[in-house]
Amino acid sequence: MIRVFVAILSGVALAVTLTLSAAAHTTLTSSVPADGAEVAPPEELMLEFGADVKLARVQIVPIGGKPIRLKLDRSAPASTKMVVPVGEALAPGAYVVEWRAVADDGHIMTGEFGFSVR
Ligand SMILES: [Cu+2]
Repeated sequence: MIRVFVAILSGVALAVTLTLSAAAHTTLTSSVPADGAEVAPPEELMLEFGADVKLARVQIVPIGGKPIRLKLDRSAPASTKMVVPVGEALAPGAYVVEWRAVADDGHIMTGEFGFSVR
């Protein structure tokens, strides 16, 4: 009976550990523009993560429009804070930023946030 209980406990501990280690590098902690923000046309995006990452892809998708793929500096070292030039003036409207990043351990993370240009 005790053995079963210990097995259950270690199973729970393992699940918690896995959840924490996944969370450790899957979080975009903040961005500029912030998610849901209404802003003047941004000249650059800032993405901040909970751990060092390298960006693999960032695109800005106008609602109902063609994605704008941003040019990334491939030689940039892994960092928690990434700044990406937008490269063109965004027209007023709503946009979704889709990002893909690679964590130090090689795991790929993806996510998105939205903002609108006034
Ligand atoms: Cu990982």
